Amino acid sequence: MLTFYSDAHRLQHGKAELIDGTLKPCFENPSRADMVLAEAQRRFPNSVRQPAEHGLDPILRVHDAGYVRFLETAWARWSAMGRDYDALPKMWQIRRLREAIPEHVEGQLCYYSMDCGTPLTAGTWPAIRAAADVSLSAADRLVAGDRAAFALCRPPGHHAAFDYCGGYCFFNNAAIAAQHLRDKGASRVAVLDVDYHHGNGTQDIFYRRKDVLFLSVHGDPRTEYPFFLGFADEKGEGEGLGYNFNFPLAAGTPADTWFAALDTALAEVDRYAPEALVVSLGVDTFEGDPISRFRLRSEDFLRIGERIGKLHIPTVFCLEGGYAVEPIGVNAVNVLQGFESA
Ligand code: Q9C
Ligand code: ZN
Repeated sequence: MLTFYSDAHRLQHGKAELIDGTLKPCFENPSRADMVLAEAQRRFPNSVRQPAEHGLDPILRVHDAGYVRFLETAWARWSAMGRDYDALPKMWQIRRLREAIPEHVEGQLCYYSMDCGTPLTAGTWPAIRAAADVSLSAADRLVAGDRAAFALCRPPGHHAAFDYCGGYCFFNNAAIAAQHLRDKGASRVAVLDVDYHHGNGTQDIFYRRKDVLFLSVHGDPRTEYPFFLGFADEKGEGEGLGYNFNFPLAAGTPADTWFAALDTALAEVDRYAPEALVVSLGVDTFEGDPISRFRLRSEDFLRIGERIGKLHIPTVFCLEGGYAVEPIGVNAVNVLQGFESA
């Protein structure tokens, strides 16, 4: 399968992340994509392509126009105040505070953020535009008849909702790809999220819809980020009732239990019979991940790909999380290789 990749991911390089009260280097950094690219090139020679520019329209199909405009203008407005470090929010529009969108860029940053772990930088806008183009170009390969494509997206996307960023994510690359496949003629699309963290953003975007099925296997939000979404009783709303599936698993869950949940999710995908599948491919389920607590080994990622491949559905893989940098390439590309061997 082809891999879509843009060097512009490098422009998103946050300086610091708040861990245990102190500033540490960001886990979500450019070396992650470098490792995945090197392994994809090694295992699938001559398979890497540049994305095509798609403009803002496909992004505005899943994101709020005010939010997109904020992301486009935020760094210029922030740096105009003489600030040159990462832009991070320090408060939230929590219960009983006013819901009006603030005028000031700092207030808007708070309004449009889920957490303080998602640094907006000088290069964020071009990097997230390129990541969206990467996922759209991968989706285009399915429209052209390919069985699968890999979107080597960075920064990741699945925590980004209709109108907020969070969890290192700004544009929801997987949701943008899924909507694009709908707009290009697929009547039903499924999004399967196997990242360690619940895909709250993707769930948010498709929660009231039945034309896009969402399923997520993830760390139980009773103890894991993002804490406020991802419970098993979230089944969709209105038309979308019955088209949202969450499979929360306790931190520490071993591989066999994780695969049993994956099989349940895959049976639901099969029942839905989508014309296309988007996989939010986080590999932070790896036993050595520094911020997550599942126990998958590198060989297990081959089995993930095999099981998805057995569905025989045209599939776009969008890279999400995975913070054990040295093995991230092997783990992510193992999924692709497993898929191709199925
Ligand atoms: N600094 C993805 O895997 N952890 N995002 C918060 C506080 C946030 C993970 C730690 C984890 C987000 C795409
Ligand atoms: Zn994650």
